Amino acid sequence: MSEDLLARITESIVGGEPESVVALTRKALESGLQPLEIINQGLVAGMNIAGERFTRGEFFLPHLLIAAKGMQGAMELLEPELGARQQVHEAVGTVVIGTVLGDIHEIGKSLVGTMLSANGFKVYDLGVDVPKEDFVARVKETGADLLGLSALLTTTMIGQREVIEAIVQAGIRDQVKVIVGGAPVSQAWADEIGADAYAANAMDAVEVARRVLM
Ligand code: B1M
Repeated sequence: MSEDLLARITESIVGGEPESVVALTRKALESGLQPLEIINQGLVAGMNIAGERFTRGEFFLPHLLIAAKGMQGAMELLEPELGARQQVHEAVGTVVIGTVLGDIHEIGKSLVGTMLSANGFKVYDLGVDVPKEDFVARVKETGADLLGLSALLTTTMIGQREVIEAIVQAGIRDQVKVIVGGAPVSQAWADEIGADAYAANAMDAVEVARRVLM
């Protein structure tokens, strides 16, 4: 039954039916499925299939946009649940997060922000297509301990290096740990650009954030 619901969520994402995605997500929550199961085994599975079809030339941009609309609608239901199920008593750190300049992929970055927030971090989400100057200004303004940089395109990964260079130039590199992530990003890339850490997914980002602040 629950596997069937997750499969139907995946199918609705791929099939471009955002209203069904939201309705099925509500049903999945009511049937006792955990938010993270719904995200990973239902929604993200669908986004990955949409991405594969786009690579093969079977899907075009409107298909990706409607898939994203479904996932974002479902996340509106799931985000409060993620927050509500964690037991958080005090802020464990302050994070500035965003997707780098030229890149408008939002969902993964927002999921990382949500999971950090649900686990006790104070999160300032700057959104997508964020210039390096804005990252520097917000880190200074908030006194953040952590800076999270997301990039989903091989062509925008370079923006992560540019932000790190900008925080060095601004004289605040010692005050803030930098975590990088996104589908084309790797540990090797994080090492190459002088980031403090790489996180593969949203749950990993929480573990990594805790580790780098220890
Ligand atoms: Co785009 N897109 N897209 N897209 N898109 C990808 C990324 C792509 C892999 C699809 C493909 O070809 N198979 C491909 C990139 C190829 C590459 O460079 N390697 C691609 C392309 C080419 C493009 C355009 C260039 C297409 C075009 O115009 N011809 C264009 C670029 C626009 C731009 O940014 N300037 C484009 C546009 C779009 C849409 C706008 C239509 C839409 C985004 C809508 C939105 O976000 N509001 C879109 C989508 C939906 C996708 C796919 C299908 C799904 C992305 C997603 O939301 N995944 C994607 C294919 C794929 O990833 N399978 C694709 C779900 C999300 C939960 O996962 O974002 O990976 P993800 O985040 C994960 C991890 O990566 C990690 O944790 C997250 C949660 O587990 N993570 C971090 C992410 N950030 C992190 C930060 C961290 C730590 C972990 O620390 C700070």
